[in-house]
Amino acid sequence: MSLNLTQKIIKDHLVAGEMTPGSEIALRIDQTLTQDATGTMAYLQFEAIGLPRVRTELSVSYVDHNTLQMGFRNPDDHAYLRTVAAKYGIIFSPPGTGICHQLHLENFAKPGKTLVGSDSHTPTAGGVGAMAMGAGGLSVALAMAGEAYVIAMPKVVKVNLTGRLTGWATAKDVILKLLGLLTVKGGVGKVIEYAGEGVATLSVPERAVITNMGAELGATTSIFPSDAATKAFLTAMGRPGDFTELAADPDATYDEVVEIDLATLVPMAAAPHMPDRAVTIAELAGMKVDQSCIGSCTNSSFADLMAVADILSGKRIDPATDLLIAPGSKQVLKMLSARGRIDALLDAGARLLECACGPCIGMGGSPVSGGVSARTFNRNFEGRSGTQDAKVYLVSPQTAAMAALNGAFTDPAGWGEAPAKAELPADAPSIRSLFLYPPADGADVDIQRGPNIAPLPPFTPLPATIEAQVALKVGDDITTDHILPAGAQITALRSNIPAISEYIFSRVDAEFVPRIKKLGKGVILGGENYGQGSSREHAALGPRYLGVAAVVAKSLARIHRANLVNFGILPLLLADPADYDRIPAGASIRLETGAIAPGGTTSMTVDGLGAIAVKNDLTAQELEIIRAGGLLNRVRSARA
Ligand code: MIC
Ligand code: SF4
Repeated sequence: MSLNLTQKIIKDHLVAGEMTPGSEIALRIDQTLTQDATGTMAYLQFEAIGLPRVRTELSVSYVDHNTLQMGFRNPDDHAYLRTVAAKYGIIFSPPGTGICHQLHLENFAKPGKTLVGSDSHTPTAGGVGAMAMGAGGLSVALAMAGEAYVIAMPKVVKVNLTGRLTGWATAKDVILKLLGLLTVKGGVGKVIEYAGEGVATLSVPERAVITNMGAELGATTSIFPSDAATKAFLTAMGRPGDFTELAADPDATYDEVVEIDLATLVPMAAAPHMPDRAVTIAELAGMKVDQSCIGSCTNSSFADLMAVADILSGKRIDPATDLLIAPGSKQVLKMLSARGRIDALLDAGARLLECACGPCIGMGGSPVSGGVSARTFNRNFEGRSGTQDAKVYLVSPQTAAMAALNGAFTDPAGWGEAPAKAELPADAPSIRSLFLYPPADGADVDIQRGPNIAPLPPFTPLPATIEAQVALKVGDDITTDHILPAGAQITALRSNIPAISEYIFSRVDAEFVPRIKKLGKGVILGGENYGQGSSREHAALGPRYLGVAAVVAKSLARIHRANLVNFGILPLLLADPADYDRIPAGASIRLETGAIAPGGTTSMTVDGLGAIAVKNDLTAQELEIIRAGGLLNRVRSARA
């Protein structure tokens, strides 16, 4: 039977399950990655599982999110991560080396391998043909323990690329266009597989821009075939041996097909405050831009920054516009420096930041009050920049550089000749000596645990009856940034659940935490696509710690749904979405949990309304996990 690329990799790694869309499958995981903001929890959970060493082919721990080190918290986290990595056989990437996804692409990602990472942009590695998925920290901990990763067998969408990019159109504009077509919920339960003659015209770093931001579609992952461009990239990275050719069978079938003619694309932006609000830059012409930020795991490659340097060379940015640039890795920085291109950036007035996530996760670089920021990042959720009333437009590096020069968005028709695409040098300098490799035996390594590393709180099994109030009612497309905001102050508390729980929903309803603390327990009522965005499991752990027993929504985002299951919160769906309007905040709910069957419909009693039908898409195993009070309880009792 002929298979598409996604099916081939799944078949190769299938441990259990049927490959029919929607049914549960378990996959063998070859590689894992973590970053600091989710990594401390992942490793605390790995420790709780009690194995002496990771069981993957390769596991890497990156420090890139919170590198500000204001006070003891970040350095405590970093020291914990460094020592825990040495003990359990994990490669450690010290702060400042680069952004996890950029570094993984350059140094470790391999065609045909499975990768699970505790960050939603893990699909970046799909740029070299890896099947790379974002997950909560606990799921990554289990993958490190050698457990199979359980997902719903995805549908596969073929994005058929034809033609080639022209003028100022870039890979970023491909994904912005697709987001406009499919929306932030359009990829849920699906893998986005790229095919067609247009694929060969895109380099691996360009492909990685597209797979990276596929996360914003809500997709399980995105993937490109592995071909001559992949070989050239891996060779430039000093890893020709990691290449294998991979493609869909010629007569492979797909669940859906989307056509994109690259030749028709123009510079685009995602307007505030959602990545799918696609507009053309021409439509924005005349809008003042107060800040441009270039970098993040989406757009911080050598080719991206070479294009920026070309645009800025010999010019000065607008005096009223702030331009911040964070290269994706020290390798990128070294290559720019070797070509004398750093001068072009500095002399134009740009501010060069550390090779880290930086402003993308609100670690500094916040825009001015009410300001417009043109960012090459992947998320423009309200307030994520650190300035609540800022308006963030997601754009390509070329567009961000032009906006900084002009102090405004202008019509690309007047930009003149676009800079040529920089080819990766065949002799790209390796920075792999900067990683810390674990000793063959970590038994003697002492883990450094500063006061910021708090033990995991224990969770009790699911009660037979949930009697609680709707402690919060929220609308559609609630992101994990709404549930648990990012930024330096809050992210510094990621290793301390009691402390970070104080910030749950703080930007949505400042009264939520005092209210649920008083109630002792509660239920959240959500709209469509509840929990989209980041993989941060703290957005489930925090609510669980505060007493949230169930989330009842119209629909749920994949990673957050899995995190709810992992921590024993019931993810329920309204059988009739119209009931959402009928249930008020504060309503008292009673639900007999014993009556819940996998994939079944049951009813909850809502005061004043009577019985309201709720369904679930849980498997028998997921329901058992929830009944046990979470996955860690379940794994511990299975291993006892
Ligand atoms: C993000 O881009 O939102 C983050 C910060 O990288 C998150 C992970 C986190 O919250 O630590 C993600 O994308 O998963
Ligand atoms: Fe870091 Fe931003 Fe990428 Fe998240 S999206 S991994 S915060 S650069």
